[in-house]
Amino acid sequence: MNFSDKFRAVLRNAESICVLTGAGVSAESGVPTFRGAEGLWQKFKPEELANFDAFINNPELVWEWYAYRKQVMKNVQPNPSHLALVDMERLVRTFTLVTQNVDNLHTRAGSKNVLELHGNIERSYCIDCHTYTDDLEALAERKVPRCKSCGGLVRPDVVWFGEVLPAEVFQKAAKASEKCDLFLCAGTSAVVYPAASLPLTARERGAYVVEINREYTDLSLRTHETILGNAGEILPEIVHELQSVKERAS
Ligand code: BJW
Ligand code: ZN
Repeated sequence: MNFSDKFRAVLRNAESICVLTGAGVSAESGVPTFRGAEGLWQKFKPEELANFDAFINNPELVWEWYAYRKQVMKNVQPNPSHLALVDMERLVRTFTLVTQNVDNLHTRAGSKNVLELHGNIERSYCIDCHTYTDDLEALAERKVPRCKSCGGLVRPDVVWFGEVLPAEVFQKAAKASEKCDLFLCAGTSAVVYPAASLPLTARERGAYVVEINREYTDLSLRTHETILGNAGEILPEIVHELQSVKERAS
C-alpha cells in the first residue's frame, strides 16, 4: 500500500501512538458489528437490550442475549488487526490502545496497555452490592444469576446507553489522546459518545489523525486521512511501514 508522504513522516517521528478500536476490528474474527446492513441492531433493538431499564424490565431476555454473545466471542480468535496492534505496541515508546469492544480480543491477542471504555463481557457484577462474581457455573446458565452475597441481580460488566463510562479508564484515554503524536481510529462508526470525542481531542491537541474503515463515517471529514479498506489488511501494513521507517531512522 502506498501511504502518503505525510503519514510516513508522522510514522517515522512517532513516539506516542493512541489507537481507538471499534466493532469493525473484530468483524474479521466473526464478531458481528452493531450498525450497518449486517449489524446486530438490524435484528435486535438497542432500546430493548442495551440499557439499564431494559435489564430491569426483562432481565432474562437481556441476560440471554449477552450469554449468547459471550459464547460467540469465546469461540472466535484474534485476527490480523489485533495481532498488528500487539506489534505496534512494541515499536513505539508510548502506546495506548483504547477499545470500545467488550470481546476481550485485544487482551487475548497479547496487547498490554488496553483501556476498555465499554467494559468486558467476560465480567459480571451485582447491581445491588457491586460485587464481581466469578461463579462460573452460575454465569454459564441461561437464567440470570443471583449475587451470592446479597441475592441481587447479576449483570454483565458492559456500559449501556445512558450509563457513565468507567471514570478512570476514560480519563486515561483522554490523556493519551491529548498527548499522542498519532491517533489511529479503526473499525468504528464514531457515532457513540464520549468515545467518538477522543479523535477530535487528539486533533485539537496537534496529533495527526488517521481513520481506517471499510466506509466513510461521521468522523471522516475531521481526520487528516481516511484509509478505506479492511482493518485486518491495513493495520498490518501500517505496522510494517512503521517498522521499516524506524529501522531506517536508527
Ligand atoms: C470495518 C470492518 C473491517 C466493519 N475493517 N472497518 C446525542 C449526542 C451525543 C451523545 C448522545 C446523544 N444522545 C445520547 C447520547 C449519549 C450516548 C450516545 O453517544 N448516543 C449516540 C448513539 C447518539 N452515549 C452514552 O449513552 C454513553 N454514556 C454517556 O454518554 O454517559 C454520560 C451520560 C450519562 C447519563 C446521561 C447523560 C450523559 C454510553 C455509551 C455506551 C455504548 N454501549 C454500546 C453497547 C456495549 C455493550 C454491548 O456490547 O452490548 O457499545 S452501544 C455499541 O456502540 C457498543 C459499541 O462499543 C458502540 C460503538 O460501536 P462501534 O464499535 O463503532 O460499532 P459500529 O457497528 O457502529 O461500527 C462498526 C464500524 O466498523 C463501521 O463503521 C463499519 O464500516 C466498520 N467496519 N468491518 C474496517 N473489516
Ligand atoms: Zn450483591
